[in-house]
Amino acid sequence: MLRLFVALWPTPALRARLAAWTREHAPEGARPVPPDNLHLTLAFLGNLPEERLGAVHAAGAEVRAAPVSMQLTRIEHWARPRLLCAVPAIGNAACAALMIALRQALITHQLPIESRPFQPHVTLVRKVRKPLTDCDLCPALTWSSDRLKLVVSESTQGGVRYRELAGWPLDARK
Ligand code: 2AM
Repeated sequence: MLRLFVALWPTPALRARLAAWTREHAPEGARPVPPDNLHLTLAFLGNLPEERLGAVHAAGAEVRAAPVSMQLTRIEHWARPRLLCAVPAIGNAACAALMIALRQALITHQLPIESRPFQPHVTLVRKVRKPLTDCDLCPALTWSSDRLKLVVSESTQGGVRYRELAGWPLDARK
């Protein structure tokens, strides 16, 4: 089985900014996400048998959506999953359109998608136990992406590793 998700990956410059924020603010005892693992998930497919990979590739290649640009404006503490996340300003139309186009393509290929409401976020720190107050990210960080990634999550001795299986350019005119 493969644990799959489709996500946007930050540019190296944005990744460095997010990693710097995390280094400075991660509470003691919590677990910062390694910089190379920072991403924004658009669709979580969960564990799928390898035979379904062909359908996932077909779905991804069918997505017609424009590149996305959004502002990460806030840091939120999600108490139950014990995460610190960077979140975009609400109502980013391009991100919502991309998420809908992707999920529609996955559904067309009878692929499972997470039924929880979509809450775009970048997990920065896990296992945050103390209560923390949400705060603004100053200055806001711009996230621009012109590519979707299909990624498999693998458990290794050194922790979780994300391996890219495919990439699809974002271009609404395709
Ligand atoms: P998280 O960062 O909020 O944990 C790889 O695990 C990616 O898939 C992460 O972005 C993770 O979100 C997301 N993910 C893991 N389990 C999920 C689930 N059950 N529903 C939605 N997204 C999930």
